[in-house]
Amino acid sequence: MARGLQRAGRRSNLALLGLLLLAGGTGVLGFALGTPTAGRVVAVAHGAAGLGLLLLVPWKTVVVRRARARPAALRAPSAAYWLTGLVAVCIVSGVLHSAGAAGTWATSGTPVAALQVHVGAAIVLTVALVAHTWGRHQRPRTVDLRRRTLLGAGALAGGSLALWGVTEGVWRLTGAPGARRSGTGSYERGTDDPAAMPVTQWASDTVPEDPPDGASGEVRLVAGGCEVVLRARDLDRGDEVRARLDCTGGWYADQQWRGTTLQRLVAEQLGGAGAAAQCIRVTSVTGFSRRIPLRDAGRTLLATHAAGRPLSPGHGAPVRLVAPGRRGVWWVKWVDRVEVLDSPWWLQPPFPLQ
Ligand SMILES: Nc1nc2c(c(=O)[nH]1)N[C@H]1C(S)=C(S)[C@@H](COP(=O)(O)O)O[C@H]1N2
Ligand SMILES: [Mo]
Repeated sequence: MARGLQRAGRRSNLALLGLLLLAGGTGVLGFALGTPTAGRVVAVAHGAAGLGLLLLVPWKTVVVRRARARPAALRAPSAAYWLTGLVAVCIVSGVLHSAGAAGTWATSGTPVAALQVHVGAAIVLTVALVAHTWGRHQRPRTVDLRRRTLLGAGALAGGSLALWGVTEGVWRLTGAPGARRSGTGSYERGTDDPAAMPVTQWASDTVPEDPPDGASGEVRLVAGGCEVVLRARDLDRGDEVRARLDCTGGWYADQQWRGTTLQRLVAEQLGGAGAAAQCIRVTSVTGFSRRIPLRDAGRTLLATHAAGRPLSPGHGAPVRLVAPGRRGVWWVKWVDRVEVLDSPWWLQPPFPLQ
């Protein structure tokens, strides 16, 4: 009896950790994916993993109760409350975002959206969880592969997906804004109306105090020993692309962007100088930068206009990057330097640090 209980406790702990790792992993991955199609699969797994945690509540309660029966010296009484609280904040804010709370709050100008609470709590939870599970190593045992365990895992996966399906069904039936969110989980804001599109920065970056002025702004193009200084206004070469700016903050907008493709720029200005190139690093006056693989140069734009109008200072005037199929965090604003490099594009942090 006692052994059976112990095994059940161990299994629910592992299931709990598994769901938390899956939720965290898909959360980070979802932020890295740019297209609704790729995003959807990950978003479903993310939602199901998060909601699946609720299915484990009855079991984990038993485990915690039992831990309470141990001598006081062996207990960590507050840890359970903290972790439960953080998980609860993550789940509630995640459900609120998926229902559409972000849509309403964001348009009313509230600075804190459900998604920001969600990400903030998840970061704190990750740190707290590492501290909590440290020293509670559970070595994989053969028992974990027994039929019953696998059946349990299957049931948990099925139940989690069903729970996710129920929430989606509710948004649809009630006409909640959540029914209209994109595959990445973002809400539409400001399509074909750049002025209605939010101005967002990744982390600590800010709109430059003295935004480079539209007429005199300069962009330095560098390859090998070769350097060309271009005026921003000369970058309006009529190359157009319709692309979706999809911010990890939970909104997206489709716009008609205009400027010069990176490919045209490199070919015209540098000729053969870019022959050994592997990627193009695009840097902002603020220092914020991203490396774009060379194979994307044909559809990546240095844009000066959106919806036929010059970019506003908040949206990156005079020149910003437009990287179709990539999340907003790649769309460097206030570009002042473009470098053709012969090192790989992935030689950079997966997300910017500023
Ligand atoms: N220089 C710079 N460019 C940046 C950022 C930033 O913080 N600094 N944030 C990126 C992020 S996260 C997004 S979603 C878009 C937002 O573009 P917008 O403000 O024009 O809507 O800009 C991107 N370009
Ligand atoms: Mo963003």
